[in-house]
Amino acid sequence: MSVERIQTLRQLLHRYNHEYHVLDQPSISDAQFDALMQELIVLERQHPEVFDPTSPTQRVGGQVLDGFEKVTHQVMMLSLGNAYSLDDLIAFDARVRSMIAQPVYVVEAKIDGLAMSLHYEQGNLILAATRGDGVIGENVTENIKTIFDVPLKLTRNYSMEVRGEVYMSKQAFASLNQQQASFNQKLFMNPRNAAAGSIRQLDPQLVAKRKLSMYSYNWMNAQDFGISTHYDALMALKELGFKVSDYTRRCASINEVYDEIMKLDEQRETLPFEIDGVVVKVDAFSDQEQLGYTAKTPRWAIAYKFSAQEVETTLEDIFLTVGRTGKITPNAKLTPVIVAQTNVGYAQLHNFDYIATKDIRVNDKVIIRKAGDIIPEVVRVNLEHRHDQQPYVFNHRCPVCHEPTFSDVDEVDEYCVNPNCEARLVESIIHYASRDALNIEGLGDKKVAQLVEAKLLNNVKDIYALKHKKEAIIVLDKFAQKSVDALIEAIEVSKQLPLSKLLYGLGIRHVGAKAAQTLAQHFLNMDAFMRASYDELISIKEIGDVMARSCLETMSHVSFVELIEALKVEGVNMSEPVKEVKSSFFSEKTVVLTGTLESLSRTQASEWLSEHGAKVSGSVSKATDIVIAGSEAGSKLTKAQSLGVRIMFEEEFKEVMNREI
Ligand code: 3BD
Repeated sequence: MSVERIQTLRQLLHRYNHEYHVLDQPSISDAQFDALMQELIVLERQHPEVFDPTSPTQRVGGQVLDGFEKVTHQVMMLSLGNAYSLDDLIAFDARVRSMIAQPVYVVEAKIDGLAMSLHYEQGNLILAATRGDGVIGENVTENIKTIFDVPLKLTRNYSMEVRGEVYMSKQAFASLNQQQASFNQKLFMNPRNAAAGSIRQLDPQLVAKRKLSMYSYNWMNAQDFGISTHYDALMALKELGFKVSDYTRRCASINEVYDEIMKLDEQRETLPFEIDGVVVKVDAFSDQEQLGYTAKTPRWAIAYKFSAQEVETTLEDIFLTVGRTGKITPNAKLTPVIVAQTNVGYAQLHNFDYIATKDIRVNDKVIIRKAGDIIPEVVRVNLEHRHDQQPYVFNHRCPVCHEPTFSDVDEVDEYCVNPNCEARLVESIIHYASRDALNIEGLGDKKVAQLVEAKLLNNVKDIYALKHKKEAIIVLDKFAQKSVDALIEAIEVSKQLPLSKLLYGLGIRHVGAKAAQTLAQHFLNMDAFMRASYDELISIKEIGDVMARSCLETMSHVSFVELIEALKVEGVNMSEPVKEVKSSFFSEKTVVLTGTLESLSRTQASEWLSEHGAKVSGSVSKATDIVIAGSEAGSKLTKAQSLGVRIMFEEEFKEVMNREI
């Protein structure tokens, strides 16, 4: 009897939640709701045998977590290409029309929040994952359950994946910051930061207090349920219990799309949540499939970004900063103003040409805006307020070490080239220890600055002498015995990393993580790299003139050679393991992967193929030998068929893989 009552209460409370939070049409009073909830809580406590993680009682926030599990997305979470003008939209439309005769578009508000993937099994929410880098995200299910817009149970027992945007309303954001202020806590920059910060909280009860919301905008497997357009999918999502934005319109032409965008731009300030633009999508799934994807973005959708708000203020001063590479950047100190909801006191001036071209002078009245709504920049000077301000003059000296600066003939940027300059030092060490370099946990920006300040680090090689200076470190603020031990351990472990990480960590100008790998795989050890000639460098695929000259320039500095020798003495690994390429059926063949494979991820398949001698390529052409097609393979498969390229389906691919093991 009471078990039956539990089921009834759960159903009722799910419905009332939905009416209240999603439909904004409550049919019972708050007091009545609370009474039912209390009754359910008591009954569930008496009947732990019918525990259900999707019960309405489970929204309040459960256990505090140690961290978030990583989740590999079954289908990569894509990015969106951007449009900033009607011209950009017309170009997008033209590309679409080159493949689709009469596209129908859907325009929807682009919520400024963070993307989330929700998984349902038999109608029950089983997983919520952040976007992460698009391939791997984090399991934040417990936090997402606290969001009332997210149905824990669907109105049908479907198994499906839905993606959407988690956000904080302007109102929730304002009251959160008010509360932060009253507790003397740090304020959040904007609703998106507040939402992202909240989702990363390990205590779901705290998340529950943050009043997050979510709009759903993409039903991944709608086609499995007989739905054939994006718009219909959105309407069906509503029926299933999801909150879908009302600012969604179907349009028959790009002009109509633009009209809708202008309408939305006008309403922007009055909306209860922040939007940073609109997303335009091709409506029919069959058309989407035809258009296909580039490496990271669908060709059937584009984000139109609203132009940034412009504000006038006084430029009080121009000051210089020095980056890791020694690059000197001029910045503007401004009389603080609010731009797009955040307080702005500084703006970037990019380089000295920029200051000269725009004739920006100290004490000018300037118009500023946030580029892509993040980094403020000076758009122009208001010359009506120009009186006796003097043109800015750069003295060609580093602002930190005061040594003369250097600039390449054909480059606008100025560099400090003094390897012992303290400004470069902090940045160089932070970069050296960063995740994609030597990955020394515990050696982040603040710690490095502290250690440099205390003169415990005067050079990158000093990292390896820290183990002899434990006493001196522990007395510093923010360093405890335990964290010092962990740091020393992390430093020792990092010595084993391959040459590619070290090459990247050394911060050679123009050499990013990918190029460092290419170089390491070519030279295999540091000595060979240090002996490289210009001709050898540019003979390497993917290494061009700029990179080659930068490598040689760096290696010509005595301080660099000395650093490498010192690192060798410390026992830092200087070699790259040879990537063994097995000979196989795929050797020397150019292979293209398309569609979703059941038994392994695209990355895994691609790595396996590379290790077995295949050249994995992104697009199908006459040079393609084999196309491996998973389910929902789109235009690449069609193209392969038309070119007569050999097609291998997953079944056969697996057979060949098994044979090769
Ligand atoms: C929104 C991708 C596609 C399904 C890929 C077309 C880029 C964040 O309201 N549709 C929306 C919104 C975002 C979207 C798609 N529709 N992708 C969409 C979106 N109404 N915000 N996004 N995203 C989501 C992203 N996030 C972080 C880093 C890079 N890209």
